[in-house]
Amino acid sequence: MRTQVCIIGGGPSGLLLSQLLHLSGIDSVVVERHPRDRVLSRIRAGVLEWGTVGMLEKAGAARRMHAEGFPHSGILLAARNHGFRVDFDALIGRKIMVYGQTEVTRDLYEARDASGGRIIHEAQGTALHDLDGAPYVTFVKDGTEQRIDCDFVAGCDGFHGVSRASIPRAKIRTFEKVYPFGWLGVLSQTPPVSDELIYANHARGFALCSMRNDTLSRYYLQVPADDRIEKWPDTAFWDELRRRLPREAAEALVTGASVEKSIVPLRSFVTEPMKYGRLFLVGDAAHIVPPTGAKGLNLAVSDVHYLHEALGAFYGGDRLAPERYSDRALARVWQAIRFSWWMTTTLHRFPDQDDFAQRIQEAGIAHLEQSAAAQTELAENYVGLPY
Ligand code: FAS
Ligand code: PHB
Repeated sequence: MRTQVCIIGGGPSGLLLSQLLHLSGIDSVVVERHPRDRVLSRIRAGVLEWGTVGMLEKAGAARRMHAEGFPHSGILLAARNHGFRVDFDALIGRKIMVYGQTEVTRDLYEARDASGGRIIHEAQGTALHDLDGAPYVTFVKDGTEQRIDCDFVAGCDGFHGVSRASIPRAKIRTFEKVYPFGWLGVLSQTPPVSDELIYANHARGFALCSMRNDTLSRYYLQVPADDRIEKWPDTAFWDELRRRLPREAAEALVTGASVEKSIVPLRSFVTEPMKYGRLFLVGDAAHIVPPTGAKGLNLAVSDVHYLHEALGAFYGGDRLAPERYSDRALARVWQAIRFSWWMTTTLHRFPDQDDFAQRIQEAGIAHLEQSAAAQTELAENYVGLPY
């Protein structure tokens, strides 16, 4: 089989890239390790930057998002039992869209199906070859080894994928910060406690209230890095969430049975450069952010924007355009890495944090409440910096 771009990974970045390339007349094939229903069973991000909304519109995959998603013009921050609102719309005239990554992925699959996109599921043993020459990809499907010859490979296969691992160690530099805690996430068939997201700093640890729709809520608690799900029956989760929220929210909280419960580790990770020969790294294959800034999915989308532009220019005759991808993508990646680090260090209780450090965090959050300039910086980063 031959294609122009072989895309490893059928998550949001791989599907979005494939759809945008198709609309630009560039052929691609997506090679995905898991069955489609497994990919669509993942519960992950919930907040889309307005730039991501625009990219989904450009891809022709935004109809259901606009019908079922929720534009939000602000978020709530809380500390010391007091909450206040940061009004993005008033400060910078832009919003965010609350719409789950699972739905984004579903919409992208539908768009690829409608465009006759080639997506190979349950591909095992994917391997990348001759990345600095004439690249090709091999994998086993239904017991048969297959080969795809291509001009370029897009590594959209996430943090644990094969793409980054296919680059000689000496050719990349990685930066990593592992945070000493994780997030326990719960999805519950209950009405959200608030119309907008609540990010709460508390001496016992961070809490986040989010949602998917009017009857489906998403909550997170900071937990020790080595914590286990078994320690958190639903009643223990709801009791702890109440302790960390401002009284008004705690009293309004509607609890119910969890329909999904998971613990994720928090880390910041960046690979430089995001290119090796004819291989490009995209999304989580290149970088990871703690979910505190709601940047993971949105960064994957901006990488796709830069790679789509680079490949479109290449096939339009600009043979050097692919060389500009990594620097352009990394400039925005590091801004999101910094913001996600700042949100995480401002809102979480670190194990070695003394009461002085807790008061410093609280003073910083109090300054946010009083300063339009401080809120504007938060709004610009949270809503998403321009591409
Ligand atoms: P993905 O990991 O989504 O997709 C990679 C795809 O490649 C997968 O389908 C995988 O099966 C496939 N693949 C892997 N190896 C392969 C191989 N060898 N061959 C073929 N296919 C292969 N972000 C937020 O903004 N907010 C959140 O709350 C949030 N929560 C998260 C919770 C969890 C548990 C995780 C893991 C991530 C979370 N993220 C969150 C980040 C997440 O949303 C990612 O940023 C987003 O999925 C990135 O999309 P992709 O780069 O497409 O990678
Ligand atoms: C979510 O709704 O899953 C969500 C929202 C905001 C975040 C992280 C996760 O910062």
